[in-house]
Amino acid sequence: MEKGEISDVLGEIAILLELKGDNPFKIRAYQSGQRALDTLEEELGTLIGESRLGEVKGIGKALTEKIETLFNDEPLPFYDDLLASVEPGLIEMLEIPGLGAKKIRKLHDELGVDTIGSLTRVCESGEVAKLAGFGAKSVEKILSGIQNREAYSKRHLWWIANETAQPILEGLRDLPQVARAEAAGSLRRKMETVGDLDFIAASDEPEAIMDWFVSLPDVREVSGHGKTKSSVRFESGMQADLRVVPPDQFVFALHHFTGSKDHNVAMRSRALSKGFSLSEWGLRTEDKEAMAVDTIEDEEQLFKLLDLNYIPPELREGLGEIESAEAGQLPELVQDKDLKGVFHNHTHASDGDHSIEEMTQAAQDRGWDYLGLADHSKASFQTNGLDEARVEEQIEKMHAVNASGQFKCHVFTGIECDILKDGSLDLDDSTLEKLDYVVVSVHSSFTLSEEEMTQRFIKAIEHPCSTMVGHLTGRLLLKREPYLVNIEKVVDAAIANRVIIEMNAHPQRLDMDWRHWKRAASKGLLTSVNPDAHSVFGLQYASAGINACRKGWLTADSVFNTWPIEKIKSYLAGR
Ligand code: DGT
Ligand code: CA
Ligand code: CA
Ligand code: ZN
Repeated sequence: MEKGEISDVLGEIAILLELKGDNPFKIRAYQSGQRALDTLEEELGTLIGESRLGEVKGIGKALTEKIETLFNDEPLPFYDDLLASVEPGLIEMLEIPGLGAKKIRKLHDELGVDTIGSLTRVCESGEVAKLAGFGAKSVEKILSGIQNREAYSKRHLWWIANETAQPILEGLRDLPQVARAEAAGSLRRKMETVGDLDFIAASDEPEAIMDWFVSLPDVREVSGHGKTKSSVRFESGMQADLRVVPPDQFVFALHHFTGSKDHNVAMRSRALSKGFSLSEWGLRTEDKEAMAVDTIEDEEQLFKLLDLNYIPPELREGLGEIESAEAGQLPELVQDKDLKGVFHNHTHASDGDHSIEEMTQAAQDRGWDYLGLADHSKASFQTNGLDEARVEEQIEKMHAVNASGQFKCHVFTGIECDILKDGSLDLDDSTLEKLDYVVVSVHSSFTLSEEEMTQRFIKAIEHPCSTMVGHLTGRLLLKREPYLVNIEKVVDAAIANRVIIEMNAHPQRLDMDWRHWKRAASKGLLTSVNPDAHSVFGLQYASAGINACRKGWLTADSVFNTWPIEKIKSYLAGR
């Protein structure tokens, strides 16, 4: 296990112990162990290798053993037993915002709450509001948290849905009965979240394919098993539909089940205006008697039959793509391979898992010409954010890496500087000026009014050292709502001050939302696709950001980090 994962386990142990009402000293030991691990100054591997982990303040003997066990990927029965000994209903309740272990324990002990269902009942009956430490306002918050959770649990992050879908797609394509297979639906349109997976396969022998699909290893429940359509739910809770169609219908079915509904409606009326009738079965002449074409190879041809340029799935949201395709004005969408580097990434100076060198090597291995490193600033103390002195040390280290000639990939020196509550920046100007660039982000005081939050951003954007805004709305998909901020005003301020707004590419953020980009870019806003990587592994998230940019109609011109390094250098120097 990596350090970050081990830290998560320690935190989880503390929470589980708290849920069980265990000894407060023991709970605190795990909490401080977690903190000590997060702020280690040396490599965890080195400390373990030299048997010095126990010397770290906050890590006692019991913890040392457990950390070593996890580090070596050995089983930890203590943790497994603990997890098994806590009622699952209580663990589930932790997902409700505002309910920590202590409160859940109290609800359990005093009102016998052991599931989300029984929690809802005692909230509605008024019993919770009478408990010390709760009150009407927190009851309201709990109830809305339960509601959100239900709505959220029906969807999945695109990244995770895609990881589930790809092996199934490969399996389908490997079946001898399958001529062609694709994933359709919101997954293919690269929506930020996905309700269910939709697979389409072309074959004249559907039954064998159906049998294969419903007996996939992770299937928990078969909700439909027909001759040409089946639906399953996997252990993860994700659902999937598979439709098998005769090969000559494949393109029409793929187009139809890719959607979106709005796009399909517009396409059908486009077909009618051309004297055709379009459905998932085919394209017929309007009297529905004859097929309009004998064979069709691909969607490109389908669009062409309707006098349209090919519309990539990402744009099929019924947001003007048909009009643009008709006029030959669809944008040439940015692609993964256009990226020449990325800017917002962390190292173990703050809360990342890897060193400057490891991150640079990984960026170089991806074929990138440059890598921007931007660790947290001091106000983000929970991430071990850097103060002025540590920023200057970090700059020295980055310069040394560049000077060493060890990498072809150039390191740009940056920081993710907190925007404080009043809109001022967390670090001295004299320090900020020494950096190549500054990402400014909000990590605290999320509950300001829209007016205050908007002013806070505008003030930060007007700071001469600000280069780009990080994760503008702070949303965590399926987990935390965006904070209130007037996006249009912030976009206008960014354009006026030549500040970039990042496309935070972390699959749980994808922030600023793609729905704003078509308009913002047309006004002149630049973005930077920033994976917010906290490890070498996280760099791959850049492609999730590219997906979101494509949904926002962006071309490479609007994406800062598709620019060649010389152009980047002169842009940064000119600010
Ligand atoms: P999701 O699963 O909620 O993330 O979103 P989708 O877009 O994957 O929706 P889904 O799985 O219900 O259906 C897949 C596609 O099939 C959808 O994008 C368009 C097409 N479709 C499904 N039902 C209808 C319908 O009632 N009317 C039309 N026009 N298209 C439909
Ligand atoms: Ca779907
Ligand atoms: Ca579906
Ligand atoms: Zn951040």
